[in-house]
Amino acid sequence: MKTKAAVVYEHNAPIVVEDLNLADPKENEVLIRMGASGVCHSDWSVVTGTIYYDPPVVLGHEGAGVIEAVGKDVDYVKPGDHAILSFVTYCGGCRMCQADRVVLCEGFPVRLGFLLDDTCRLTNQAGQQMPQMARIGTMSEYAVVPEQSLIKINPDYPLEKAALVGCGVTTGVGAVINTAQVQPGEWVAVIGAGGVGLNAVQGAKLAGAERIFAIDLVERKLKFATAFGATDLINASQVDPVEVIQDLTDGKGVDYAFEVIGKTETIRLAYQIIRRAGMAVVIGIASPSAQIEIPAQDLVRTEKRLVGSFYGSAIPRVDMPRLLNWYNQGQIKLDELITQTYTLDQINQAFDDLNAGRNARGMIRYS
Ligand code: CXF
Ligand code: ZN
Repeated sequence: MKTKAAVVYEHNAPIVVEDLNLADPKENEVLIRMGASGVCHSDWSVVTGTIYYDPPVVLGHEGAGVIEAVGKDVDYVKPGDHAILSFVTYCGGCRMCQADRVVLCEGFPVRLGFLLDDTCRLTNQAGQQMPQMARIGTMSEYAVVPEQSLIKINPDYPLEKAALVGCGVTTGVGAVINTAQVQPGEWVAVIGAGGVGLNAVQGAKLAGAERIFAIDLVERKLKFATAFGATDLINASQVDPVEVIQDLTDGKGVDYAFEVIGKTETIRLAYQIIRRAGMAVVIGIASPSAQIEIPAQDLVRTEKRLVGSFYGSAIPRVDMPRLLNWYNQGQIKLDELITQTYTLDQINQAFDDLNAGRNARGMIRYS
C-alpha cells in the first residue's frame, strides 16, 4: 500500500512530504492508521541532527491511531483497537526491563529506526529504505510498527488527545511523579514552558506542589504555564531567574528544578536554583557533545542531586492509560495543550511555529 509521510532527506533542509510504499506487517508487527501526531521539539532535533539519524528518516514519535491489520503471532491488539505509540521499544527481558525500568531497555541489536528484524517496511518511489524515527515514524498516515511499541487504550478518547500522551504528557508529568516523586507542599521550578515543560508544571500541581515557578524567555509560553498551574512566572529575558528565586525562597532555593530545554546554561541554572538536598532533573535532550560543569565541592557540601529523566521514567502500558484516566477525571489537562492543528502537508509551517514559540503543542491530524 501507499502512505503519505514526512521525510528528512537532508539535515537542516525543508521536510519532504511524499507517498511511500508500505509493506505488510511481518511476525509480531502491526499496521496502524495514524489518527494524530504531535509536533515535538525532538522531531526538530532530528531535522537538525542533534538527535542523530542518518537521513532519510520518517519523522514523528508522538502519535496514536487505530489498528488496521496484525502480522503473525500478534496477540496484544486486534484490528479496530486504539493504541498510543511508544517511542521506546522494550524487550522485556534485559536487566532494566526486569527491574520495571523499561524505557531504559538495553535494547535490540538493530540499526536506529529499523524494525526488530533490522529491515524497513517503508521505501520511497526510488526503492530506497526508509527507517522510522523511534521505530514508529508517526508523521505518516500509516505505519508498520513492532507490537511492543503499542499501548492499547480505551477507544473513547479522541486520538489527538491520546497522541499527546505518547511523548509530552508522559515525559513531563512522569518526570515529576515518577522520577522526582515530588510531595505535597514542595516548591518546584520548571525551566522551559513548551509542550513538555507545561506537563511538568501540571505534574507538579497534581503532586500538590505549593509554589510552581515557570521560567521561559517567551511571554506567550509563560501565559500557557499559568493555565497549567504555575503560581509564579519568570521571564528570563527581563529578570535574572537566579535572583528572583533566591528572593522568593529566602535565599534557600526550590526543592526541585526541572530543565526541559536541553542546554548547558539552563542545566546549570537548574542546579543553581535548588536548595540543599534539592534535586535538579534534566529532561531536555542536549546535543551529544554538550558537557556540563558543576562546582564539585558544592555538590558534596549541599548534597544537591542532579539526575536525568527519560520518558518520565514511565512504564508506558501502566502509566499511559492512567494518564488518560486522570484526564477523564479532570486531574490533568490535555485539551489546552493543543493550540494549533495542521495537516501533514503543513509540517514545515508547524516547525516554524514550534521554533517561534507560538504553540503549547502543535498537532497533525489525519482525516
Ligand atoms: C525523545 C527522546 C529521543 C527519541 C525521540 C523522543 N524524547 C522526547 O521528545
Ligand atoms: Zn517528544
